[in-house]
Amino acid sequence: SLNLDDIQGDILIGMKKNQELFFFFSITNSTLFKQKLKSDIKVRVTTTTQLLSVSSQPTTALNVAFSQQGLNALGVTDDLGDPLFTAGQEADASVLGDPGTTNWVPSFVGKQIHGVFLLASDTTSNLNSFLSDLNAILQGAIQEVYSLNGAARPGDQQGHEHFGFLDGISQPAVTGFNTPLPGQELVAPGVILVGEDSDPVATRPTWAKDGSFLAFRQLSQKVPEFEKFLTDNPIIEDGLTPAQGSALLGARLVGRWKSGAPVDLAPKFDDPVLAADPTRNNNFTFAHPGQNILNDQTNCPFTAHIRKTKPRADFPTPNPGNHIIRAGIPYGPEVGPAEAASNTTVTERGLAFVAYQSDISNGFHFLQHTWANNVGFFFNKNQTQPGWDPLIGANGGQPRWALGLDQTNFDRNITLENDFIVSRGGEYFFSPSLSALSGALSA
Ligand code: N7H
Repeated sequence: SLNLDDIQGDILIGMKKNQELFFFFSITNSTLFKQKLKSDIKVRVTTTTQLLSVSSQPTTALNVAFSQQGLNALGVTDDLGDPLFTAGQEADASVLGDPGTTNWVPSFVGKQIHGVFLLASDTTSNLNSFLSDLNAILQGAIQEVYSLNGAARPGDQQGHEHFGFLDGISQPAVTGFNTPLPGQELVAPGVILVGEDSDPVATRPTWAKDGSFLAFRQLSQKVPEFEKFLTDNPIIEDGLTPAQGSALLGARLVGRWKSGAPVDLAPKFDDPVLAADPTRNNNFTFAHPGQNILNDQTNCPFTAHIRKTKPRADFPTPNPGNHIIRAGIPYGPEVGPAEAASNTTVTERGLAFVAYQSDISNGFHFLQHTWANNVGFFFNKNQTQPGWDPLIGANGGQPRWALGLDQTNFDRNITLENDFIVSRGGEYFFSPSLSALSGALSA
């Protein structure tokens, strides 16, 4: 069984607070940093066990993760066995579909970041006072490089990302940690945690066990532009008003309605009751009796975001390896009236995207590069090129297209002239076990 006291809390369960601060730092005094990591920081890091019940949750939860540059700064020379981590995300930018680093936040360029503190709480004042405690403890051993404030959206949009879709519905369950709900996939712990059963990499330093790689991406979302696209391109179908046709197009891009109801089970109209039922809202496979999964996109397009990133019955046998646990949170303000009226983003907003996996090339990188950005995927369908993941698929900033979005004509090609999601870059980190924080990393 897993040692939940030794695994940082954000990995398997998520800190799930309304406010989260990503504080990216460089280490300026490694001797002092290591000393404080061992004596004061480790005891403040929130474990999985602590997050399991409300009574044991701290007011402010803390997790910490390091880049390869950070391990270098700490004098840790072991090879963690993940070349993408070692090279850093900047080296991966073009392969991920970003137009180089032109749109990147400058702080993510040039390997300046050694680590990230993830602080989560109900209020920003809690976060600020926790951060000043941390800074006092560290006595100048680190320097802020950049920070990003995430926050749950207000009112009835709580839990929804900025396009309005409910997020955090489907995650893999992990053997030895949680029992799958209907439709939820159970994965071996080594798919998420290094050194556990089914970790694809055989040789790892012992101290890396029960850590996980954290892929961070600041993904800006062009919300007014997305809404305008939906308004301009309603799916025209008997019985649908233009507004319903626009909502249907949005749902087919994602694979779920804004409520969270999957289009595979609610193909024409939203079903909020289905959305709210955790025993049903993930219980689908994209296969239906009397439908041919190789050519029928009545219920869900092949390119829908949740289908491209989590194929179900599209694979004849279950896919054991390509899974992530997502722990992101929205950032940036709500759309203001001037932005809505002009259909143009003025102030940046988006998703502070966090994905955990034991191997970045099987996890985040694979989902983005080999599935979302690959017009030929799925490979075995009647259409040899179904197209891009219309949401996250990235073509170096160039236009993209997708088939299958129009329920009345699967071969209709819809071109997406502009990206609705623009990467602002990020970094690859390793989120170590607590024992590693006071062991190898502070030795
Ligand atoms: Fe995605 N969105 O709002 O449209 N995502 N995603 N994602 N995503 C999911 O099922 C979204 C991104 C996955 O198991 C939902 O929990 C946005 C990246 C995976 O059925 C919604 C952004 C990658 C799943 C969104 C974004 C993924 C998933 C449905 C960026 C990986 C689970 C809610 C701004 C490379 C699929 C849910 C499953 C679900 C949205 C990014 C992957 C609504 C806005 C970069 C694996």
